[in-house]
Amino acid sequence: MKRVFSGVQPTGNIHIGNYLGALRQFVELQDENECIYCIVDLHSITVPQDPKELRKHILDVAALYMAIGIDPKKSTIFVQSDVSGHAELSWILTCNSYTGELSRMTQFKDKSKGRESAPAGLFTYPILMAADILLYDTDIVPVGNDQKQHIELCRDIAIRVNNTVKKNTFVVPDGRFLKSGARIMALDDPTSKMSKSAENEHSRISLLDADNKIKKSIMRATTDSDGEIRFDIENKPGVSNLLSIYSAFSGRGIDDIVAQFDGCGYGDFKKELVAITQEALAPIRKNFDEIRESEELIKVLKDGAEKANTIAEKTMKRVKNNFGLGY
Ligand code: AQP
Repeated sequence: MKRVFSGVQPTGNIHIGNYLGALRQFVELQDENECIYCIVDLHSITVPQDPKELRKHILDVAALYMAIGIDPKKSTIFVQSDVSGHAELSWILTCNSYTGELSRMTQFKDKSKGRESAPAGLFTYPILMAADILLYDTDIVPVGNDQKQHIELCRDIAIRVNNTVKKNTFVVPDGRFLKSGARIMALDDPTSKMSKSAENEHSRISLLDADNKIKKSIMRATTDSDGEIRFDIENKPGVSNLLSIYSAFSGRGIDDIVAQFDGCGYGDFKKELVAITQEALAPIRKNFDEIRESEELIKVLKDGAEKANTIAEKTMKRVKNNFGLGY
């Protein structure tokens, strides 16, 4: 059995970009692999968080994991800060990373915007992500396309340590990226990715959005003025993004969808997209309401942290031993 690890930041409600790019894979993988899914709260504090809101979001993300079909009997679900190995390994990896390679991370450049006051955590974030993955001897990391660069860095660090300290210190993981839905763009600006923390709530559709919010956000999504429904990311990024969402939710190929809407206006196409999105999200919302209120949720997180700790402690013992740390 291969081991799978991935995580989501509790920075707000999970949106369809997170779902179609990463979380759908979480569910798919759990039948044939040993899966570990984390709520990466330490990552979320790289930008300021309100403590009360953060605690709420942690539980929301945990409930959403289960609502989309992650089964705690098959997969381990836990909160990152409940396992101290993440922060501990992160320091060891920091000492084996280069400032040059971290400066090249596009997410850091986007989020820090060149400010001197950008939190240092934004800069070292990819190292914590590498620690998350390597702590569990992970083989496969299901993520969206935006994480490709971070996965490459994680592999580089693992190989570097294996070459300098001891060959088998780390398992070198592979990223897993989907063909459709791997990068969903913002509805109001199809040149930037859909994001939890963007100011405009109509830039995204969250998994818990009510039907009328879904309708509003899709109907006002940015398109273009030539009126033709076809896939052309460069010249028609808005329509192409909506086609990608349609394809990912319906499981149908883009060509097939384009043929169906040949000669139709954007309004007709958007109305159909509203319907299939509402249909896909309704059961998730219903499951979420039941799970979020149940006592089972806390038990799942406690049991998950225990299981994760058992694996993490074993890895840390090996890593410390290979580095000559402790006595
Ligand atoms: N727009 C996207 N399209 C496809 N996949 C995406 N992912 C994120 N945005 C898209 C994937 O979702 C997983 C969880 O992401 P995250 O919570 O770790 O943080 P993020 O990538 O920084 O996502 P957000 O939504 O943009 O959060 P904020 O606004 O807080 O920065 C990852 O696998 C990611 O690839």
